[in-house]
Amino acid sequence: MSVAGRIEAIRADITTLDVNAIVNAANSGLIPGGGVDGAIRRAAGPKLTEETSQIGRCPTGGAVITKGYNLPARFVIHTAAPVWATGYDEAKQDRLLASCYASALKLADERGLKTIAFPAIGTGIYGWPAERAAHLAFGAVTRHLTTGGKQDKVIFCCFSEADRARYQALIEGSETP
Ligand code: AR6
Repeated sequence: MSVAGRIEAIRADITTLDVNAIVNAANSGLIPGGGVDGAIRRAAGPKLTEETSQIGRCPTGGAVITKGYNLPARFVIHTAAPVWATGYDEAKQDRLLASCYASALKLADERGLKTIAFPAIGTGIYGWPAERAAHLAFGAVTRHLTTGGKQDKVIFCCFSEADRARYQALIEGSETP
């Protein structure tokens, strides 16, 4: 199915979004952190961290799911990016970051979740160059949606206007005939 109209870029605080699932940029130990992870845990309330403690781990490039508790979103899908390291097997790092998006979307399909919002995974504390990360994110989402992915709406929820514009350009570029 086509991706037209199914991908959107907005500038917002992801914790405010009323979607089936928001994605958390977590770490592989699911240890409470800062950035978007801290914001999601604060808004969801302590039960979310109880649940991630029970789950225990999320492999880098993988994804796990919890309830959203006090969030408007019903579920939180937690994924862990690799930490960006210039010059160190960049192809492998690229595959793992793309896999964060693919794994989260696969889990969303398994749970029948039709609307999902992603932050710019890896581009904060984990140091990914924003342009590189956006291309990988957009490529992975597009691949999923064109190969049977069930989402009506995938939102790139950006914290900065520069990020929103970057994703918007990718969306518009893909729509050009
Ligand atoms: N809504 C949307 N995007 C946000 C929000 C928000 N409320 N807050 C921050 N961002 P980061 P990472 C953006 O550092 O690089 C944590 O400690 C932010 O501007 O949250 O994958 C975890 O526990 C940036 O563009 O995630 C891990 O240990 C993007 O979210 C580690 O950080 C991701 O930045 C993960 O680092």
